[in-house]
Amino acid sequence: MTAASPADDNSVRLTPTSPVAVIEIDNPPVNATSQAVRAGLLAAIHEVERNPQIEAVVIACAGRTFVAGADIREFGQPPREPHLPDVIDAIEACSKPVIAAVHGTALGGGCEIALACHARIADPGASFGLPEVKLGLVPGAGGTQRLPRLIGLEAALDLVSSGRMVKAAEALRLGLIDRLSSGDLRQDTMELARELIGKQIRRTGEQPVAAMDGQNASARIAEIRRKARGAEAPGRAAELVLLAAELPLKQGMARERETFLALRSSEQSAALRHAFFAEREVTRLPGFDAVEPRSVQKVGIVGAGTMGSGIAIAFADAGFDVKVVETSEQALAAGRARIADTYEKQVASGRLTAAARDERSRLIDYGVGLDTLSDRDLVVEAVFEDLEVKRALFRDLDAIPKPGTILATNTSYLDISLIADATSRPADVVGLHFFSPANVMKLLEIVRTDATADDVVATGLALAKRLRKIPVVCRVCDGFVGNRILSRYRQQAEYLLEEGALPHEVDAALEAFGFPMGPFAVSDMAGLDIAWARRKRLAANRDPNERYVDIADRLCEAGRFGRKTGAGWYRYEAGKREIDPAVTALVEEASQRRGLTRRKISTEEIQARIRAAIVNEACKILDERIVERPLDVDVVMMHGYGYPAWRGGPLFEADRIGLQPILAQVKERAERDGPGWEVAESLAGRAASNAKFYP
Ligand code: 3H9
Repeated sequence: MTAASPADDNSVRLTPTSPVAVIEIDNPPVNATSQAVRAGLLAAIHEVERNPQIEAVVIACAGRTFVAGADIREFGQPPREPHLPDVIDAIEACSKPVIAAVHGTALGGGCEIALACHARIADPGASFGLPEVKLGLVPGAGGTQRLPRLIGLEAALDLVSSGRMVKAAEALRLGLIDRLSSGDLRQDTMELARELIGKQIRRTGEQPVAAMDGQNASARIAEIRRKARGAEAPGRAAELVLLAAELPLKQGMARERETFLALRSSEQSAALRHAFFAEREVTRLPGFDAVEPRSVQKVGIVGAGTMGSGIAIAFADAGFDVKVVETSEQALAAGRARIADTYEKQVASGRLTAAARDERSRLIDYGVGLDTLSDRDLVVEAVFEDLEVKRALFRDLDAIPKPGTILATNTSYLDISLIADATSRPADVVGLHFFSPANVMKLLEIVRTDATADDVVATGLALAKRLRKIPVVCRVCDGFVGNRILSRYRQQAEYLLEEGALPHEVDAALEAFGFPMGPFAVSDMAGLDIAWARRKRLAANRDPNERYVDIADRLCEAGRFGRKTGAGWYRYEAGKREIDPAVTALVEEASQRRGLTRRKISTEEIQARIRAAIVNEACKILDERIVERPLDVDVVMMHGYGYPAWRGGPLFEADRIGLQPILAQVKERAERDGPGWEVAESLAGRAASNAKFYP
C-alpha cells in the first residue's frame, strides 16, 4: 500500500494499510504543528473515517521527536485554519481507535494530540509536557481540559502551571499514557491498535474528573501565583485546569481558547517568545558558521574550591574525562569531599541514581601540581580571584599542556588579556566564566581577548552545547556583561539607601519587579567578604569624584558577612531573614554623613532607577562592542541574574516600554550621581530618534 500525502508539502503522510493505518507527521526539526501539518492531519483523519478497510490508526512522527508543539513562529501572525483544537477534536471524535506512538518529546500541541488519542504508548526515553506557560500562554488545544481527565486535578495543576516535563515512566504512573514500549515502538503500537479494534473507544474528553475542595483549590492557585513572580500564565492555566471538574469538555475548551488567544497577543508572551529564540540565537555567533571547533575530551581543572568543584562536576556530568588539581594533598582532599558531597545530596534527593553517581565520580581524577595536566585538551583555572596569582599560574601552566590545548580562566572581573600575555600562546587563552553553582547555573560567558583564536571561541560554544549551558560570547571589560551591569545596579541600590530607602524596601521592590531575590538578600546569601576584599584592592584606583557608599564596608568591619555569620544586611534568627535595627541605624548615619535628608522612596521609583541603571550600562556594553547584539545582554541578565523572563530581558523590555522615559531617568541620575553615570551614546541616540534595539 502506498503512502498518500494529505498535506500539500508532504509533512503528513497516510499509509492506508489494513486493518491498521499509519499517519506519519514529518515536519523537521521538531514536527511542530504548522498550518500544513494541521491541514494534513485533518485530511488524514477524514480519509481514515471514509476508508472501510481501515479499522484503527496510529499517529506517529518521523525524525528525532513526536510533535514538540505548535509552531512558535506562527504566534506573531493571525491564526490560520484549520485551528489545532478543531483538528484535535476530530481525532478524539474518530469512530475508529486512534493510538499515539510517542518518541522524543510530546510537548504543548503535541502532548495535546496524544491526550486526544484513544490510547497512548511511548518509548521509555520519551517525555511529555505542556510548557505553554513558559511562553506566556496556556495550552490552547484542550490540554487544560483533557490532562486532568486522565491524571486528576492535583497532578494536572502541577504539570500545567509549572510547564515541567515528565519522563515516560512517570507519565505511565500518572495515567497519562497506557503503555511503555518494550522494544520496537511502531510494532508495539500496531499491536495495541489491533487489540483495540472492535472494543469500546475510550475518549479522554468523556472521562469524569473528581473535583477539589474549594479551599484547597484557592490555596493552590494562590501558591502558584506567588511562585510565578508576576508571570500571568501559570495562574490562568491553573484556573482553567480546575474548570475541568465543573464544565463539560466543550465549554471548558471554549474558555481555554479564549484565554489562549488573549495571552497569545500579550506583552508577556511576546517577551517569553523573544527569550526562547534569543536563547538559541546566542549559540550562533555572526561570522562563526564555518569555524571548526577544536576537539576536547580531556579537561583539567585547577583549583578545587567551590567554583572548581562545581566546574568539575559540570564536565563530568557531560561525560568528559576530568582531572582536578590542587597545590596540596590537603586542599585536594577537601575538593574531593566537596564533589562527593554534592553527588551524595543529588542521590539523597532522588535527582541522581547511585549508579550514575558512581559513573560520574569515576570520570574525575585528582592530582597535586600542574605537571599532571600534560595530556589535557582544555585546562580551566578556578583559583583565587587575583590578577598576579592568575598570571603566575598561567606562566607556569604555559610549559605543561601540549600545543593546541585551550587555557581558560574562570575569572569574573579580571583583564583576561593580561592573563593571556603571561603565556607564550595568548591565542589559546579564553575566559570561561561559569556562574555559581557551576553544575547548576545555565549561563556561561565566553570571554575572548583580541588575541583569542576564532576556533578557541568556537570550541567554547561547542563545549557549552555539550555541557547544556547557554553561552554568551563577549569581549574583555571589567566584570564582562553580567557583573559589570550588576555593579551599576548594586551601586544604584546603595544610593537609594542613602537617600531614604531601607534594604528590605529595595529588596521588596525588586522582588515585586520579578527578581527572585533583591540585591541585599542576594548579597547576604553570597557573603559580603569577597566583594569587600575586591573593593579594598580597587580602592587606590577609584575615582575620588565617584559617589561611593560605604555602608557595606561598615557591615564587614562589624564582622557581618551575611547569612554565614548570622548577620549582614539583615539578621538571621534560625535561618529566617529579619530586619535589623542596627542596619537601619548604619543606613541613617550614612545619609547624615552625605548631608542628605531622608525621604520616602516609592516602589515605582526604586524599580525605575534600577531599570535605568541596567539599561544604560547595557547600552554602554553595546557601544563598546563588548557583545554583538542586544539579545546577548538579555540572555545574560535572564539566565545569570534573575531578570524576569516574562519581561524578555532589559533591552527587549526597554523597547516595549519606550526609551524616552528611561533616557529621562538616566539623565537625571547622570546629573546627580556624577562619574560613572554618563548617558550611553546609543541610548541617547536611539531615544532621541525613537529608534529601537529590536526590529
Ligand atoms: C503550543 O504548543 C500551544 C498549543 O497548546 C496550542 C496551539 C493552539 N516552534 O531547542 P532546539 C526550533 S506552544 C517552532 O535547539 P533541542 C528551534 O527554534 C509550544 N520552532 O533543540 C530550533 O530552531 P533553530 C509548546 C521550534 O533538541 C530547532 O527547532 N512547545 C519549536 O535542544 C531545534 O530546537 C514548546 O514550547 C516550536 N514549537 O530541544 C516546545 N520548537 O535550529 C519548545 C523548537 O533554527 N521546544 N523549534 O534554532 C523545545 O522545548 C525544544 O526545542 C525541544 C528540542 C525540547 C523540542
